[in-house]
Amino acid sequence: MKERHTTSPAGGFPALVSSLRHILHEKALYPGTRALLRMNQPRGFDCPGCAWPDPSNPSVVEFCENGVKAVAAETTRKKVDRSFFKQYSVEELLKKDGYWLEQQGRLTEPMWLNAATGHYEPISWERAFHLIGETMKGLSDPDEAVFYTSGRTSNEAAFLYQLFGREFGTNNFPDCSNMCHESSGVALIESIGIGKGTVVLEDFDLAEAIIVIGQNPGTNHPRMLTSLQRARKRGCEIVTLNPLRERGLESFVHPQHVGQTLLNRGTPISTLYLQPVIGGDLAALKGIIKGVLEEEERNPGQIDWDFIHRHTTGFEIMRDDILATSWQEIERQSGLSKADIIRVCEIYLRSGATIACWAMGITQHTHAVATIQYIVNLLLLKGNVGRPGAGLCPVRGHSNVQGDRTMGITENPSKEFLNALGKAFQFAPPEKHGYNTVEAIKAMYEGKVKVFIGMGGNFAAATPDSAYTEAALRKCELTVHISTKLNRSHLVTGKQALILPCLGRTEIDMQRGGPQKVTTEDSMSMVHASEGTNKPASPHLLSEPAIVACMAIASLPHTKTDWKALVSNYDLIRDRIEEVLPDFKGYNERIKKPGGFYLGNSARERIWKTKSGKANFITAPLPHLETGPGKLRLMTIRSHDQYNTTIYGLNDRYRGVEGERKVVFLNTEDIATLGLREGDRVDIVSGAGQVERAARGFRIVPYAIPRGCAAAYFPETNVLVPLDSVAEKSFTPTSKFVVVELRRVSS
Ligand SMILES: Nc1nc2c(c(=O)[nH]1)N[C@H]1C(S)=C(S)[C@@H](COP(=O)(O)OP(=O)(O)OC[C@H]3O[C@@H](n4cnc5c(=O)[nH]c(N)nc54)[C@H](O)[C@@H]3O)O[C@H]1N2
Ligand SMILES: Nc1nc2c(c(=O)[nH]1)N[C@H]1C(S)=C(S)[C@@H](COP(=O)(O)OP(=O)(O)OC[C@H]3O[C@@H](n4cnc5c(=O)[nH]c(N)nc54)[C@H](O)[C@@H]3O)O[C@H]1N2
Ligand SMILES: [Mo]
Repeated sequence: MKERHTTSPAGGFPALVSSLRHILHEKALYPGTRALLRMNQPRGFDCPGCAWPDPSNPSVVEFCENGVKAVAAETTRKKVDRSFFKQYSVEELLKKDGYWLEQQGRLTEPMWLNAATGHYEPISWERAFHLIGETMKGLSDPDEAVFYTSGRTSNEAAFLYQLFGREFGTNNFPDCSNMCHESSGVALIESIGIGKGTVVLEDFDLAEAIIVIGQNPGTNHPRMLTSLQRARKRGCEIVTLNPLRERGLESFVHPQHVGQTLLNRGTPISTLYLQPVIGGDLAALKGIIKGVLEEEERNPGQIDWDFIHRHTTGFEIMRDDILATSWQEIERQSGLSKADIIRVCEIYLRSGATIACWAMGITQHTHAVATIQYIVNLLLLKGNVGRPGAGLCPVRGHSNVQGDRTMGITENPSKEFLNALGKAFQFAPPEKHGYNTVEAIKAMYEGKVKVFIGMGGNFAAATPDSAYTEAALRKCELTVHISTKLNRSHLVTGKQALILPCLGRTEIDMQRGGPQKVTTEDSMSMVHASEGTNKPASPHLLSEPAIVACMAIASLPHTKTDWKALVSNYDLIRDRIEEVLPDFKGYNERIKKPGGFYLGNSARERIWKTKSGKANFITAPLPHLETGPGKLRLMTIRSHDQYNTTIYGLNDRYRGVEGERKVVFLNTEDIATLGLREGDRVDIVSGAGQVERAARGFRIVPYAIPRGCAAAYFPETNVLVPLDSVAEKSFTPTSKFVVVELRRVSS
């Protein structure tokens, strides 16, 4: 049995070919390429792909293969119009998979579900808003409404959306961040007093070591590989901790560098690639810290005592805990040998400036918050926060997920924010915490929520425990989705349902005051303008801010906000944002500068907005991760051809998978021990004993993954993720640690 693991470098010629194929496939050659030339440029639009920042002087083509796919998907000429919905009933569409739904094209006009016929029918915008307004006004409590946000929403739309919800009287703002980097925000606020990363892009050019933990940038943040490649070339050490061998972290060819591309000669990326077991990172980090402290004992003066004394608290407690944790325990739980862990220590001790990056491989675990706090602990030991070339880098997902939070999309807003909002808009914002994503699902299921509004995203498919979540959505009186493309959430409806089609980021947003731009904030707190240049996919589309304003006008009889004026010219929205958020002072002026402006980060200045006034070393015990005999730890991950629940294609080029998504990656020895063979079909079953959940008919692929671990793609595997299994403190579903069994399907 041969382990599936491709050896040619990531990127390169195949990436170029794949980009072109996606543009051609979407029949978007003209609008697609036109759009691409404006992507991530000072006077263009922000890539709707990931949140990796743009360099300050971007190349003419500042995009990656997967950004191209995102743009091709949006600029497609294919349309989902009224004849489409006449042809297919909701019941028929429910039988189609996410890939098929995505392929049908852009939504073109507002649609209302006719429950009698089971088909969506066109509805005028006026009637759609009237229906929303009447339903909202009929609720007996504002908390019966839930306002979900996905992270593509612009600052302007997000600000208006949260204002609408809060004027309505609720903090029910679950968002995709609850399933994503919530753990990072919670951990960093406790540790360093701000829930955002402390590095800027330029730090990658100064770092002497970069540690990448639980992240697959080759697929999910391809432009990050450019930074890693440059760093590696100038001698920076790159350490990867990932249970899977991910090709993008091994070597990379920049697809836009002609010489490199033609020769397909990759630059190695990682200097050290370690494969801990799934969930083993906290133990691994304790091991790295233990090794560093032991070396300090032997050779004093290697850690930054001055920084520790001046800037931190909690060091002694953490040290005592580390000393009490045996190497045996660390090796057992991390799945790494002491010798390998010591290699990381050596690199860390040699490095004068270290960056740590992480993503979903860390955040979606029960002990995610603690793990991130140990990443912080490690960096604090050598004063690696608030120093050039060093710092913390949670690599965000959606292109504006960080900005949406800054704009107040959270179920748990600060008093300071609410006070400022209430003062600026002359109302009394609700103080009670709202529902996060998991709580919202339960509240819907229990009948406490009657209206679900989704600002983008695909709630039904992205959330855990699909069967339960879908039953929950079906209990609503009204579900409303503001979307660009058809997805499963449109089909899992409340008693009444609306689809409201909106402009995408590549499109011209014409309002009374002329064409408008919006703004976004990237993973490194840079805020910049984004202006679409393409003709909208249909003349009936409204912008997200316009849709929010119309919903607000219809639902808020006593509002003092001049919603119409705000939408006529988004400068006015930005003026109001500035009134509420002092960091945005001079907003409209500052976004005129190419590249935008930096919001700043207190921890980067070594100002610690924590209760102790210092950066905190935070101590936590190792978790209990035993799974029991015959069970595996399943991580649910992304393929190269998807954007979350949006499936662009059926290949996962870097992992050698073609034309299918129902695969499960396993260690060769596990395959043999389980009495299975490569290519066998299995059902993946979780939660046996209580509620049994099954994902059926997955093909076995041998892969370089530690024993006891398995990997498969989401959203197909979301049926397996229990709703009650969430991270401590952040409530993020533990999508990277699902205890499963495999059952052979007899053929
Ligand atoms: N093209 C594309 N780009 C995207 C997205 C997309 O779907 N497609 N999604 C966007 C979004 S919203 C997000 S949040 C990001 C997601 O970006 P990533 O976090 O890179 O995405 P995942 O596929 O979830 O990959 C998680 C990685 O963590 C590893 N991993 C899993 N479990 C563990 C563990 O226990 N320990 C360690 N050390 N590693 C582990 C997996 O092997 C995998 O390499 O990407 C964003 N960008
Ligand atoms: N099992 C498992 N589950 C996961 C994860 C995992 O790793 N494993 N990852 C989690 C993570 S990190 C995240 S962020 C969530 C993602 O959850 P979501 O953000 O809810 O899901 P997406 O798939 O990104 O949403 C795609 C839809 O957004 C709409 N859309 C696209 N562009 C626009 C736009 O410009 N405006 C509007 N209004 N709509 C638009 C389209 O209709 C498209 O179908 O999923 C989470 N779920
Ligand atoms: Mo995400």
